[in-house]
Amino acid sequence: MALPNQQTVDYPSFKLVLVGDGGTGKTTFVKRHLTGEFEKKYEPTIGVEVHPLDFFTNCGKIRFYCWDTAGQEKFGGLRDGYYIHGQCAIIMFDVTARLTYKNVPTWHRDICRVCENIPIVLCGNKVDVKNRQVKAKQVTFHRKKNLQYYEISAKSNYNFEKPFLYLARKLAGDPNLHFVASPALAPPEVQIDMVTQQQHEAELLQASKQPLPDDGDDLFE
Ligand SMILES: Nc1nc2c(ncn2[C@@H]2O[C@H](COP(=O)(O)OP(=O)(O)OP(=O)(O)O)[C@@H](O)[C@H]2O)c(=O)[nH]1
Ligand SMILES: [Mg+2]
Repeated sequence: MALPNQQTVDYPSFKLVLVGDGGTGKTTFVKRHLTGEFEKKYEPTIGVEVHPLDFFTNCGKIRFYCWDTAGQEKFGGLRDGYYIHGQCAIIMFDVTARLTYKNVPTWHRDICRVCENIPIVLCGNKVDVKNRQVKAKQVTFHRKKNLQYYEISAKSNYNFEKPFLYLARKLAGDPNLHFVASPALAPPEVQIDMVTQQQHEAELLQASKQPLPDDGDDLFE
């Protein structure tokens, strides 16, 4: 699944579609890998940018062609056109901005219209920020739709590999697949408060044992 201007590789490669509202951190996230760039000021993506990201697994190398799409409506470009032949996806929201979580069902619907039955990971980004607006236990959408959810912080590299590992396992059909080397990442920009984050992870686990609220997609009121 390479683009005309990109090298094809002789190991498995997959098209990964990365979507979510503008400003949630998609470009920052993909740029943590290898290039070592961190977007300090927000420059909205226009249309799409494709980044080839390689990972080393016990079954060999694997490449994700990450289609980093524009979240902002006015820069959307082809939109659904970018999803064609997507083999896996990440939907990103920003835990400091409720609206970005409210919009997750729309991104999910749009992807599922084009790509049937692909593995999808939901990522709540910016968990390094103290005053988060979307609490771990309020995140329930993934349970309704059978997605995997991870809390991440692109700025601190927290859980960077988790979404890729989940998708690699699904795509390989091997739940035991693991990474044998870490990709080179940009150095962390912030330190995450691990005590607080562990509490959030515990809340998530606790919430996953509770029955789902039957309130449709309206998750806060
Ligand atoms: N605190 C914090 N800020 C972040 C994090 N990730 C991204 N940001 C900031 O969020 C802003 C938006 O990041 P982008 O990566 O450009 O967002 P995007 O999702 O690509 O936006 P569009 O291209 O418009 O769809 C930037 O100012 C980043 O510095 C994070 O993990 N923590
Ligand atoms: Mg972007």
